[in-house]
Amino acid sequence: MAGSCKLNKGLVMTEFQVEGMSCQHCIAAVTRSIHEVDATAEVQVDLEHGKVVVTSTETIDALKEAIDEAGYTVLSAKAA
Ligand SMILES: [Cu+2]
Repeated sequence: MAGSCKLNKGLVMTEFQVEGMSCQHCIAAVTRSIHEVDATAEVQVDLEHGKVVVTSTETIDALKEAIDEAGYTVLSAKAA
């Protein structure tokens, strides 16, 4: 996307729409799970809108699976 060119090569920012997150504990659980597949991933969670924005070198599928494994449902994923 234009305007976000400071990322290193290979790093991709993806926005996931996630169902079921409701509190700080959920944020911690999702973040921890993503960090298990990519310890250096940058994770931003927007509880109000059910969004998780991840900057990572991992594939969207791997990140989606990590969110699933934390116990939440990924409704959609798109480039952010
Ligand atoms: Cu919670």
